[in-house]
Amino acid sequence: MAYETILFDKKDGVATITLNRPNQLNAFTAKMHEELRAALGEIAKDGEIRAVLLTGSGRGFCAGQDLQEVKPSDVGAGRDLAQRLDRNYNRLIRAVRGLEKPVLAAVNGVAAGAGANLALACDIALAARSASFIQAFARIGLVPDSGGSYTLPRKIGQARAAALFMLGDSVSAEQAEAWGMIWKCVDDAALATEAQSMAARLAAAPTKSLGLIKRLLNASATNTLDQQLDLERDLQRIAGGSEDYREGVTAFREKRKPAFKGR
Ligand code: T3D
Repeated sequence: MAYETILFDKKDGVATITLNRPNQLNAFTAKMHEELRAALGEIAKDGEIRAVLLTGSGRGFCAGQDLQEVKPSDVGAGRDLAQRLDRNYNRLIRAVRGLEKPVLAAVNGVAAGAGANLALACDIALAARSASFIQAFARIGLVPDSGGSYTLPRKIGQARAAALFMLGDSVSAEQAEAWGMIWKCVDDAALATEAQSMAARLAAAPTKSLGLIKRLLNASATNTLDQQLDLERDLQRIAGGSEDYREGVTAFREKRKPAFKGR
């Protein structure tokens, strides 16, 4: 499929999605959502793809909803924002969290509104030192969406999340790392290389096990310890039946590096 608002590339087990509306800091449009759904659907079905790298072109990662596309006057004229969230943002976040393959965000610049929360929904986020994160919603009279009210307090705690949501202050990549909002912040010039090498590492990992780890993490936010112990048992049964588990143990015994196939 030819895309207009994203770039989509598959190589050596890694699918790279680049949000590609640089003049609007890669703000989301309905078209971009449609294309992201198509790309993520293709990734889910393609057994050759074992890791996803998500980044932005130009100086921004993603500035959230394109505010030129939706005008406040549209609301109330049959264009309820709730419908837009159901159609676009909620499907996007569910697709990222439900994909049983690792999704790595390389946040190359400002990430605002739903753009920030998309990065937070990824399994691992790296950010360029000059990048920043802005919960921009209250600046324009909205509430956080795209799962931000779920992910952010869990990552950085209620006190910090409440202040960021209500004040809409910008958080630097260094601060984001210090608070545990992201995995790591790296020098701007090193971001692409670090992200590609981490994506390659993830693509060579036991994909099934990583997918099941993601399922455990998704559930751990709301499960009790008893429920989580049961889930670990059930998922360990599945992991234990995988070819990659056999390869991991065999490689350990033979004192060599495992060659995982993702099965
Ligand atoms: O409607 C629904 O579906 C509900 C869902 C909502 C989800 C949301 O994401 S709500 C939050 C929407 N996003 C924002 O409120 C952020 C708006 N942008 C900004 O506040 C600033 O642009 C930034 C802080 C992100 C970056 O500031 P700065 O100074 O680095 O850049 P800039 O000059 O503001 O922007 C550069 C260009 O990008 C500029 O265009 P121009 O003037 O050069 O032609 C600007 O208009 C454009 N741009 C930036 N953000 C958006 C955008 N264009 C459309 N929509 C944007 N969100």
